[in-house]
Amino acid sequence: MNRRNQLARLGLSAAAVVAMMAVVTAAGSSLDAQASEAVPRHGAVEIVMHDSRFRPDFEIVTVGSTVIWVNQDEGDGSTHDVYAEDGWFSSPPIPPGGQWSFAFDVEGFWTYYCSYHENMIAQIMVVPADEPAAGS
Ligand SMILES: [Cu+2]
Repeated sequence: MNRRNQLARLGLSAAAVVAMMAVVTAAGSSLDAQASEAVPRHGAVEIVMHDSRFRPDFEIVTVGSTVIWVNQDEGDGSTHDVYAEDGWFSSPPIPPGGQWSFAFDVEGFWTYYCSYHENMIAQIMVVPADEPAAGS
């Protein structure tokens, strides 16, 4: 992992904590209960591309997961693509109705973009598969 990714992960950690605290405040529930919501997804994880947005625009998955980006724009809708800021992964153009997948076999944190839509940006965090669920 390069230094840039390490720095990015540090930034994410702080942001994730802030986000969790916000949820705790909103829900008025305990930290322990909220921490469980940060459990990463695994296996085949789908991210939708629609209306010039990635949904969700932040995802946590475990090492070994395959992320599938699905272009849900229809007909003459937009072509999208997926490219990592650091070049770790990049897709060919994905037309409406198309999809592209990438298997994450290392942990890390990536910001990625769609080259067709300058505001189409998202982040993905890949954590070790054996990491125990927070709060358990
Ligand atoms: Cu796009």
